[in-house]
Amino acid sequence: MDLDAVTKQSALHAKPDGLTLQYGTAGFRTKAEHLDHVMFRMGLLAVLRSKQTKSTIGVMVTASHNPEEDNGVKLVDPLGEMLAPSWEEHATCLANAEEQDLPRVLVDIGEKAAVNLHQDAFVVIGRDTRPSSEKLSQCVIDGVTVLGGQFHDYGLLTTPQLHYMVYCRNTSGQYGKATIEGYYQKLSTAFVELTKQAFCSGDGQRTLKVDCANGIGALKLREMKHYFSQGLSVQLFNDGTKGKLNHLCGADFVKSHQKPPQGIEMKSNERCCSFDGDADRIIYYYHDADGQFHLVDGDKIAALISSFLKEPLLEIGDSLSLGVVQTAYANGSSTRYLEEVMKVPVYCTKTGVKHLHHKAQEFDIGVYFEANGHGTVLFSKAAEMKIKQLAKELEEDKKRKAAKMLENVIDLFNQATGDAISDMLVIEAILALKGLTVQQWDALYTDLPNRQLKVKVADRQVISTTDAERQAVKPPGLQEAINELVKKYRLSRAFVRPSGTEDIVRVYAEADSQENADSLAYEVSLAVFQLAGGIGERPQPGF
Ligand code: NG1
Ligand code: ZN
Repeated sequence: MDLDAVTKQSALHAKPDGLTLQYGTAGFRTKAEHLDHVMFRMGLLAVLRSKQTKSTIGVMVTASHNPEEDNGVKLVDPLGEMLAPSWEEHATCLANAEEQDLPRVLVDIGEKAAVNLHQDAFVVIGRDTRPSSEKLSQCVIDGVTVLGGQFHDYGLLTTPQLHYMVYCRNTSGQYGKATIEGYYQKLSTAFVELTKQAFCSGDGQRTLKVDCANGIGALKLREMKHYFSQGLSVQLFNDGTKGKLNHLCGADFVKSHQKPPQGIEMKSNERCCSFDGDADRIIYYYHDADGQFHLVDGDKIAALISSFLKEPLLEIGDSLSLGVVQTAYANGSSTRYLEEVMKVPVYCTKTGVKHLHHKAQEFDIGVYFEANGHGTVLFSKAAEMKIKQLAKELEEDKKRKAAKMLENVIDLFNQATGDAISDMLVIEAILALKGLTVQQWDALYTDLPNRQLKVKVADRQVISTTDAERQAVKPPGLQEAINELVKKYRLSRAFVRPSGTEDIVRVYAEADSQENADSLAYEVSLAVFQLAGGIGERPQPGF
């Protein structure tokens, strides 16, 4: 490592004094103007990680569903997964090192992680449409270059597309071609194959309205829609030509406000969906004939997909294990439906897709979704091989068809990470094949009314949790207070946890009516405010 060159370059990307940031659930996230040094240093770190794994590493510049003024960065590991936990610590150390300590911290990481510095390094970079993203991705490139790493800058990409590129490059093209064209081809071919049967029956063309959160999803979907236009016609809204990114639109807005985004015309019973700012989340919704809004969230997506998969799995007669992974935010009704009606095992992990992804890998087929619409289905290598073999070999027509169908499902799901575009195509294929309307899908079960709130505290780390974040162990007395409040309501549940992406504590409550869920969420917020060092305005009742 040319440490003199690093020091010189780093001075051009100087760290503001006293700023400390943590590599959280989704990398680093904060106001864009504070991220110059973080980007440069993540370029450095990506080179070390690439040398250590002898693989291509990804760097994505985005702050997903957060406001346009924010930005963020995360590293993508060789198989498209999130960065390994020990490297998250290195990332935090490196980002927070004062200028004069940077060379030492860099050498330290190299030693601790046993990086062979003579190894070549290759980094691929993608960015979202934020005004700050182009300049920030240049800072990443500066970091990569000063350590002698090679790179390919893909420019504008959705987050899942960057994961896909990394995965393709590290599997010598076996997973797919590491180009945007390769991504479009792979997904749309699988979609067209999968839906062939559905459209023979004369269902005609299907239309879907998509709110693109004024983000990258609009650009990519506009390019891609011609590839699958025979089977599905998508109408884009909030395509970034007028509105602001994630402002009053997008998956996060729709899910947390439980109302439609601005900028989309919804006729009754029309199927609509929203992406988030980097197109890794998707949420469906519709207005019923009485004008009432219905949200069809990540939990219902998981329910639709797992019930769809059960049939062909049974048909091929091979005992492949199927499991669903959720977080504490999953609606209680969804968990009950999956366990009691669908009879599939359900597991709960900590928030953040890396935890869900990890757990899902324990099954032959692991369905994982966060309630906010981030998720995918993972097929183990063994399951994939088995299915592909059966699709070729099986004599009986019905069985072979089932195996073929599963084969297309494997190709259609982005195996590297949750992907709004890929999930949308899977969902549309399932609805078409099953002849289901969005109302029929929604009717699988009825969500328990729920409410999510945010509380500002001086230091959110005073809260620590256990049992997949469902119980607070600190500060003392908080869990007891929550338990007492929960007892006051029917079918109720509540928990709190420090956010990994914002400087706040999140409160979640569910109960038998919206009024009770709101009231429980408010009371729990107050308990957090009082027992965990609330700052600013006290939580207020009513929404
Ligand atoms: P935090 O801020 O840690 O709650 C949020 C989402 C996560 C995940 C990350 C990354 C909720 C309640 N939390 O994390 O599920 O998606 O952002 O984007 O939706
Ligand atoms: Zn996102």
